[in-house]
Amino acid sequence: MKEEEQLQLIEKDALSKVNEAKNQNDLNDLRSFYTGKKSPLSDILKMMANLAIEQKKIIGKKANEVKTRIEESINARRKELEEAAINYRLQNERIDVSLPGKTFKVGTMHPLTRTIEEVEEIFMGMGYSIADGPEVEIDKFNFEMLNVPKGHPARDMQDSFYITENYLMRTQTSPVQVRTLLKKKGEPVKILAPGKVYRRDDDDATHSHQFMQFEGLVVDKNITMSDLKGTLELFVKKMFGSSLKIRFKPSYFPFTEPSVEVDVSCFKCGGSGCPICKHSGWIELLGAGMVHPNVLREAGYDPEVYQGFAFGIGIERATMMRHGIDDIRNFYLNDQRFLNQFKGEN
Ligand code: FA5
Repeated sequence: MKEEEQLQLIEKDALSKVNEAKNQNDLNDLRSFYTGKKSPLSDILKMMANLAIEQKKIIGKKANEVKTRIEESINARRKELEEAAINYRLQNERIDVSLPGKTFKVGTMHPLTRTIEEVEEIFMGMGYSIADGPEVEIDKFNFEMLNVPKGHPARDMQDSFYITENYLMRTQTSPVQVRTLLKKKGEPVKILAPGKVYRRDDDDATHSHQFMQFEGLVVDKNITMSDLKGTLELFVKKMFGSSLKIRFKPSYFPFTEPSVEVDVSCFKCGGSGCPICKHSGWIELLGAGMVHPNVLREAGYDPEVYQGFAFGIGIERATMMRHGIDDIRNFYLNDQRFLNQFKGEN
């Protein structure tokens, strides 16, 4: 019978192609080719309309059986291919847990960051809150409102990198004083403001053109110079221990009156004199003083009612003293041999 032979041929052809299928896409194509609407099987089913009723039954049954077997073989081949894929992955993605793992180098907190955190903690313990300001500052806040008008000779000590005539990289954290006073509008102030500052200083062992400072500012009624002295003495003791000596010497800052500089005995030579301390036995750590009445007045505070003190500490210098670091440039080189020495310190 012609149709039966055709069915046999279709099945034989389909089964051999299914066996050769390499992937799921091949199988999908074969399924639609051999069992879909335009398949040779469906052509035979369409032709059945012309057959006698007995033949129709036989051919119809056989055609369905062939279709079922083709589908079964496709499903079986699909399973085979899936298993082969899983086995391939198991072989190739096998993890040998006995191999030594890759070690990750654990970094360490930068010594300057550590100093910032410790100093913040010391001052927060004394009731200070942390403030900040932008590194690109306006001339008015960096100089003018700090009692340093244009042309004032004190500007020469802090030459900066100017962006425009009115915008510069701040030379000190002192503009945060002005910003805070303007914000507090006559209220008492007690802040510590850490941050980067920039100067056209020549780089050497103790100077950098970019370094960091802490600004401290306390404004309230009845604040005196002895509050400033007591605060700084306590800070130096907590930070460096009581073995280092400190000295206050008269100084000049346009925004404080009177002004002082605080030196700490040289960490390297202990005070006998060496190249680090330029043979003086002392290293300058900070500048400070009583807030100048002009600064208070400019920011809206009545200097007859309010007084204040302020200080500016060099963060690099403080860190150098704590750890006996003899060149400020070490902080900026990212040299792991230097940084690893601070591993594990609190
Ligand atoms: C000032 O910058 C004042 N604004 C400090 C101040 C604040 C005085 C509030 C009064 C009231 P001075 O230029 O001295 O002051 O710098 C303060 C500290 O910054 C210095 O004591 C020193 O520790 C550090 N310092 C100054 N210049 C450099 C530099 N080029 N590199 C590293 N540290 C520096």
